[in-house]
Amino acid sequence: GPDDMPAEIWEKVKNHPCYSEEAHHHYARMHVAVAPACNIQCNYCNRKYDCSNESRPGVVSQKLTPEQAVKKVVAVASEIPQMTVLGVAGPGDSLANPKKTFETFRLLQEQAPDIKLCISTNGLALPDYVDEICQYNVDHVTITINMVDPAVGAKIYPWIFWDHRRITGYEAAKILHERQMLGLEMLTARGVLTKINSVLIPGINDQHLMDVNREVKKRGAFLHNIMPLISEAEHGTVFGLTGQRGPSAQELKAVQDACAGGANLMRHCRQCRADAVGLLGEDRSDEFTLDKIEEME
Ligand code: CLF
Ligand code: SF4
Repeated sequence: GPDDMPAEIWEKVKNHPCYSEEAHHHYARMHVAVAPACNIQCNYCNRKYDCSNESRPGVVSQKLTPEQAVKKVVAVASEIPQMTVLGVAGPGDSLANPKKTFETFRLLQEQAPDIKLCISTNGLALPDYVDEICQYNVDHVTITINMVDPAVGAKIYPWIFWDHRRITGYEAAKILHERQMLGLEMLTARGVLTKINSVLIPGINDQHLMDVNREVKKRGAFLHNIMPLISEAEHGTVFGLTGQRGPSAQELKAVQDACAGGANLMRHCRQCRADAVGLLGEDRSDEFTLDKIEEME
């Protein structure tokens, strides 16, 4: 709340539903799916949900051009006045699609300058885009960080695409780790609020997320959101087809409790879709498909 943080930080979090537990009862966010490509492979990815980088199956999000996205934002803002935040969170990586992501922000600043901008990224390209992030007044950046040890990372990420080539194994995880830490440090230095999302993968990083929590706190992360891997056997394709399970509620809580005293934890994440619309936990995206928006005009 306003009593335990500097005024300029409170200004940035008080109406952001993900960054403030109180705000999420009153303010809504929406995502626009303008970022289809990704520059890494996570073993748990299915590109239907994002920000969370998780794997719950669902309906494929409707991919939008920046112009379509801005139309949609303007239409939603007129129907849902509590809509304060626009996020680009997939279905791939926001910064693997920089032209589309930043063109969306540029157009939006012209047409709806009051809406706060937010992105979610795996961090690989982040150091290259910190200037643009600041230039477009993106106040909030989520980085998904599942490890701070490339040996753990090699079990999560089969490859990355970086410096014009595909890199695999330990080397890939090491580069990703270094880019994530550098990007986080650069954002902290520029005063951009950062949230770290970590997917809890039993047997892979459950014992390791305390280290992640410590390292991101050291580098100025504002919040740490530890989320369960959601794997539903009937939908198959999770974790390199090996049948990786998700954590139980008790396992999730145990890891969150073990991180108490470190970076502040977010506990109200609802693992949104890449095209979510509405209050957290509510999804009104079906009301705002392109054909419906055209009917509204
Ligand atoms: Fe979207 Fe993410 Fe911004 Fe929020 S979602 S890009 S920070 S505006 Fe929020 Fe959804 Fe959890 Fe993400 S509840 S999955 S944390
Ligand atoms: Fe999928 Fe996101 Fe991982 Fe890219 S960063 S592979 S979109 S989960």
